[in-house]
Amino acid sequence: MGLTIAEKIIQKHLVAGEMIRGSEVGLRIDQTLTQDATGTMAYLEFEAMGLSRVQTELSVAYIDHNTLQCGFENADDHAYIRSVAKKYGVRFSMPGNGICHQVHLERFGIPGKTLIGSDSHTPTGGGLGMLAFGAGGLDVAVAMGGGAYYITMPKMYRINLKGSLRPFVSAKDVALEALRLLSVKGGVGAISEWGGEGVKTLTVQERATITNMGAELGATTSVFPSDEMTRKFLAAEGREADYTPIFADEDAVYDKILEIDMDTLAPLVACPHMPDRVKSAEELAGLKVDQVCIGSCTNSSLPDMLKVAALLKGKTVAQGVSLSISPGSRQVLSMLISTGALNDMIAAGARILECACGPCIGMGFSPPSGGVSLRTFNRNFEGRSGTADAKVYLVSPETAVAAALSGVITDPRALGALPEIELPESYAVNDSGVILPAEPEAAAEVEVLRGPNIGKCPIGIAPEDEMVGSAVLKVGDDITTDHIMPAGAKILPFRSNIPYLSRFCFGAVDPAFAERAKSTANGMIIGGANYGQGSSREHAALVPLYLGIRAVIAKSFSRIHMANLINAGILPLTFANEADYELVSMGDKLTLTGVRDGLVDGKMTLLAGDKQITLTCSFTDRQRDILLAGGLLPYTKAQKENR
Ligand code: MIC
Ligand code: SF4
Repeated sequence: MGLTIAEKIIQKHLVAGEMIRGSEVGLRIDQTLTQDATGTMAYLEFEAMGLSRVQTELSVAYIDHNTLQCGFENADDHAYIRSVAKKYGVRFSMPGNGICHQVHLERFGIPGKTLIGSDSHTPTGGGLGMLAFGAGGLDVAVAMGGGAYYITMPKMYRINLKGSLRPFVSAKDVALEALRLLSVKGGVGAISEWGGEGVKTLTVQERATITNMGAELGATTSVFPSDEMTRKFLAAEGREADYTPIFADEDAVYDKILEIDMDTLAPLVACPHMPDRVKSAEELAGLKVDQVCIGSCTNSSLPDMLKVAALLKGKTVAQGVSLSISPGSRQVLSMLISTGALNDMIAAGARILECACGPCIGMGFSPPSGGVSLRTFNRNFEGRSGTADAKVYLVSPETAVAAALSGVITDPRALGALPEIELPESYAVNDSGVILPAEPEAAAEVEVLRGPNIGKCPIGIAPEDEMVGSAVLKVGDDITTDHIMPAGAKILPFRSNIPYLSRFCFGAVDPAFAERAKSTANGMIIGGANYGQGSSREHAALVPLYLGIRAVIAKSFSRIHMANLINAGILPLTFANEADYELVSMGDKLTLTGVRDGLVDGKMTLLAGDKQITLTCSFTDRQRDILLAGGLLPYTKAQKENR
């Protein structure tokens, strides 16, 4: 039987389990990445493991999320990460050097390698033919220590691309079309592999836009073949030696096959507040726009930026529209300068922001009250922009420019002819923004800098056999990690200060939640379907843990969040019968019985008043042992002590 691309890479990295879809596999991880908002916790966890050096082929610590330094907090976090990286063998990408996924693609990604990152958009690396996963910080810490990364062997979906993109239709529209077809739950439990003749026409950067938004499909990851386009991209980065061709076998077996015909695609827009609420730009034409933001790890590559500059050249942004542009990396920015493209952007009225996540994570540039913001980003969850009642629409760079120039949503095909963009043969390589780690002999001398903002990581406790608690919160379907643990400029600086952060937990859903949870013994959360979708932030598990939450009982969970709950030692339980969700109300006294045996048998009983509800907990042996130990840290510690 032939193999898919993902199976070929998994086969080469398999250290535990068998490659049977649905069963657990452990993978050797070649590379890791962290960003600053999740990185401080990941390195605190790595330090807690007591190792002297990372064991991976390459680990990189990026600073890209918390770059607004409105006080000592973010600067302290940067200094901590810089020093800890230097000591333990991790490269440090300085603030301003760019967004982790863009820089990793340019400078470090290698086809056929495995990568995990403490950021849900790590699958961007799939554009280069890597098998790249978003994970919680603790999983990244374990991988840095040489431990395996465990996943349930996913189903394999194949999306065949036919034809080629027409003018003003771009890779972003392909990603939005996939979301329209499959929804934000459509990729759950699967790897999306992109294939078909149309793939050959897409550059690595275009492919990376598509694999980046595979995260919004809920997919475990997404991957493209490594082919002539990949070789060309690596050669332009001066890294041709990193090229290896990788293709799926002709007789590879897929669980689902879809086709997207690029010849018939039109410019698309995802409407508030979910990336799968997709309509055509034509349908929405005329809607007044207050701001337009171009950038993020989805659309900040050189080809995207050159296109934007060419479309803006000689024109002026409409009055009343504020246009921001954040190039994805220092490499992109310096090439925008050398080609003169930056000048075209500035002359048109754009506000050039730092090479960082910026507005995507509510770090500045929040829209006005009730405002409409068009963004080339990947997420438009309610409140994420920093303005609670703003309406965020997700679009391609072309559609973004069309709106910036006209002041209303406009089908970009109205802009006339698409200017010819010439991509350079080679990119301006300058790695001065990456600090190399100390040599192992010198590591002992490196002092780890801990400012007052650097706190401790809460640690779970082993579950009792009977847990008497209550339902401190009941929520509906599609709760995102932005609901559970919001981000934004006011809160993000406290990612390494869990007690402070806890005040904001579920803040937009129920401002009284944090206090209530803290004063309740054995708090439990009742969730709907796809609970915890979105970001990989383990804070969405660590903060509830700090507030005393012992179990989340939901209809279903998103993959990364469920792994984070297990790592934190919070029980993620599901209703055996989804309709039983209706039987529990907020404030109900709840008793979980037979917890420890139930974890082994895969079933336990929830008593809610006079109702008996059956819950399932179908964990792998490893997950069960982690939960019985009270989380991954106590589990790893116990394993070490028993050795
Ligand atoms: C995001 O896009 O939501 C983030 C911010 O990059 C997160 C990570 C985080 O919460 O720090 C992600 O996607 O994992
Ligand atoms: Fe940064 Fe936004 Fe990408 Fe997350 S989605 S890594 S916040 S640019």
